[in-house]
Amino acid sequence: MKNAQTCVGLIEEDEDKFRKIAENSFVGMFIYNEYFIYVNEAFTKMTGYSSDELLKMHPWDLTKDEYKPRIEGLIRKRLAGEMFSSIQNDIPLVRKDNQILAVKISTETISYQDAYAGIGIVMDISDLVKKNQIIKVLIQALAQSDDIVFITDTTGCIEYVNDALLSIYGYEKDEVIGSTPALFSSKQHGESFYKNLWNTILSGKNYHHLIMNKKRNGEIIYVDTKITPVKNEEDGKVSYFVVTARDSTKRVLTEKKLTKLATIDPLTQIANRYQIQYYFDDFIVRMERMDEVFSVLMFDIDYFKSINDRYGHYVGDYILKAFSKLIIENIRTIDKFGRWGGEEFLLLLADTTEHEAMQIGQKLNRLVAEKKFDNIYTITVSIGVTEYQKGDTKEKCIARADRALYAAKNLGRNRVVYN
Ligand code: GH3
Ligand code: MG
Ligand code: MG
Repeated sequence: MKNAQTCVGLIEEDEDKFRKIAENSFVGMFIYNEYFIYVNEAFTKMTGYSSDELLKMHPWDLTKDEYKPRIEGLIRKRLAGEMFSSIQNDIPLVRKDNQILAVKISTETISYQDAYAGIGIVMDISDLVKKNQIIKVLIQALAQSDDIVFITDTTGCIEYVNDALLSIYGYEKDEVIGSTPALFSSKQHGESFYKNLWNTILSGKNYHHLIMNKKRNGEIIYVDTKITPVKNEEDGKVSYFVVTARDSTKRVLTEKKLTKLATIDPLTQIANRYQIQYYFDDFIVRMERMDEVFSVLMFDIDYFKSINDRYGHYVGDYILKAFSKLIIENIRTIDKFGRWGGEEFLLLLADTTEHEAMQIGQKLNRLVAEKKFDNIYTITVSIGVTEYQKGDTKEKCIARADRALYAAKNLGRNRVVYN
């Protein structure tokens, strides 16, 4: 009401001034009664009609048929003297070339040349409307995605989560919004893991990693996670992090199972023949790089056939397991022990000379002989020892340990021999 009256004053007192403003404006401006009675240049450009053409048109001629009755109704109220301002957001304006623009129109009632009229400004908001539509579609797509999506600010505070995250992790929305991703932490990654993650994203780079998370019920979940830092258009500073992740738990567990099958001996749960050879190759690489020595011990349980014969295969199996456990418990984690086959085992001693390996072999030989398995059974073991020589192949070195073992057997078993 107040605006309308101010406007009335302006037009009546200084119509010239209004026209000057209107002619220089980038915003479309018009005055109408039944027809347009004034249009500025910006408005003619927006509509594609000349001012002569527009001055022969009703204002509602510029919109789509289904909008016409409502617009005409509003206009007739104005022309009858009702004082009101109106803002129409997102009204279709049909141009002369039939192209349709989304426009925002603000209008007021004024008195003009002794009658009521309308004055209005119009802005083309097609780009904005299109942008808003795209944003709506994007939000819908995120909400419906099977992938986990959440958005945090630069401190990690979660501002958006999609339904997939809530249903996969088992949280309610208000439990997640406002917390940080620490909520999902499985505590399985160390400090340096997170330091690297934060360094990467704070420097504006994308981050991609398999992360072990925890659901609300404590279950572990493996998520293939991508973090995208989103930068401010104005100053280029990172302002948000968009996190998308895929639940890869099934794949990871299958891979772990396969790796285990491929590398672990199912009976004794120590490295299998394939894996101990892999360790051997690794020892050779390391020794060549660091100029370190290492030693190889081949074990064979004495008269194991008679254990099976006397007590049965089941007891034989039990002894193989208990024997493996005993050795593992008495070596360092940097040493590698694996099942070579049957009741034969291979031990790799890192940073150990043949002389030291003999002492360790003797210690292990004694431990085995003294052990009462299941408080009943005793066994002895023969051990062949050799030190890896520069230029040795793995096969050559193992053959040497085997010869030492053969000698130990020939000398009466339950002993350690080097070659
Ligand atoms: P020695 O080595 O002292 O010459 O005598 P041995 O009786 O140990 O020698 P041999 O190599 O002839 O026999 C090894 C036996 O180990 C034969 C096989 O029945 C037994 N054996 C191999 N693998 C397994 C296993 O997985 N479980 C059981 N219970 N026995 C096994
Ligand atoms: Mg054997
Ligand atoms: Mg044997």
